Amino acid sequence: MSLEDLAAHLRRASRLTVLTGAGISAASGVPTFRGAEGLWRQYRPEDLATPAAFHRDPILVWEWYAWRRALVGKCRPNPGHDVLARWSRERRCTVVTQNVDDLHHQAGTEGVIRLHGSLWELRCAGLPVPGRTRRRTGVCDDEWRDDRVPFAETPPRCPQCGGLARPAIVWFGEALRDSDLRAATAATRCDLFIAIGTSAIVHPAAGLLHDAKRQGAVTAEINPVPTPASGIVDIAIHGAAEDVLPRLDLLLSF
Ligand code: BJW
Repeated sequence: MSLEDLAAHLRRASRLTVLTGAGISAASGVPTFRGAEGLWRQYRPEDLATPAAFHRDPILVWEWYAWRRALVGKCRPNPGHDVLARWSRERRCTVVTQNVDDLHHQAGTEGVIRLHGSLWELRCAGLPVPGRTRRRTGVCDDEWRDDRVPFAETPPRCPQCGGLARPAIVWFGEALRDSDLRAATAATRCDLFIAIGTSAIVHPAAGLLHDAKRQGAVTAEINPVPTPASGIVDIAIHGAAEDVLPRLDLLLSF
C-alpha cells in the first residue's frame, strides 16, 4: 500500500486519530529516546525517569531536565507538526502525543491529548528540598507552568508549600492521568488511526493502535524504520514525518 492509498483513506475518514512520538520532533532538533543518537543510548532511564531515581537523587534528575528544557526551548515546530495542526482544525483530526516538548501546541494543534505530560509543567513532589529543610511536606494538588530557562533556583520549589517540585511528566512505572488515557482511548473509535514517529513499544500508548484496529479502524504508520507496529498496520510508510506529512497533505488537495 502506498502514500496514495493512505491519502484515499484520509479523504474518506470522518474520524481521524494520530498518535505521535519523538520522531515527529526529530527534525526540530529534539532528541529521540531510542534511535542511534537517542537519549536512552546515553542515559539509563532507571537513573533519570523513574520515581525511584527522583527520590534517590532529585538534583541529578533536575539537572537532566534543566538541560533538556534549555535544548527543547530553542526548538520550533517543523512541517510535520504544521500539517497535523491544520488537520486538527480542518479535518477533525485528534492528535494524541507521547511527546513532552509541547511543539504540537506551539504549531497551533487543537485539542492535543498529551499522554506523558510536559517539560514545561511542574507539580509538587511532596518531599523536602535537599539540604534546605528537614520538614516533610504534604503533596499539594498544585500543578503549574514554568517556562523559565534557567529556573530561578534549582531544584525548583512548590510555590504553595516550598517543598521540592518535580516535572509533571509520566515516568516509568507511573500511571498516566486518567482523563488523558480515557480521552485517548475514546479517540481509538475512529475510521483511520496513524502512528507517526514512535517506536511503538511503550505502553499503554502502544496499545492504542491495537485498540483502534480491533474496533475496525484502518491503521497506518509513518516511520523511517520498521517497528513492532509495522507488521500490524494496514499501511506502513517508510519515511520521515516532516517529508511524508506535507506530501500526504498535498495529495489531499487533488
Ligand atoms: C522518526 C523520525 C522522523 C526518528 N520522522 N519518525 C514490560 C516490562 C517493563 C515495563 C513494562 C512492560 N510492559 C509495560 C511496562 C511499563 C512501561 C513500558 O511500556 N515499558 C516498555 C519500555 C516495555 N510503561 C510505563 O511504565 C507507563 N506506565 C504504566 O504502565 O503504568 C502502569 C500503572 C498503572 C497504575 C498504577 C501505576 C502504574 C508509563 C510510561 C511513561 C513513559 N515515559 C517516557 C519518558 C518520560 C521521561 C521524559 O521524557 O523525560 O516517555 S519513556 C519515553 O518513551 C518517553 C516517550 O514518550 C516514550 C515513547 O517513545 P517514542 O516517542 O516512541 O520515542 P522513541 O525514541 O522510542 O522512538 C522514536 C521513533 O521515531 C523511532 O521509531 C524512530 O525510527 C522514529 N523517527 N526520526 C518520523 N524524522
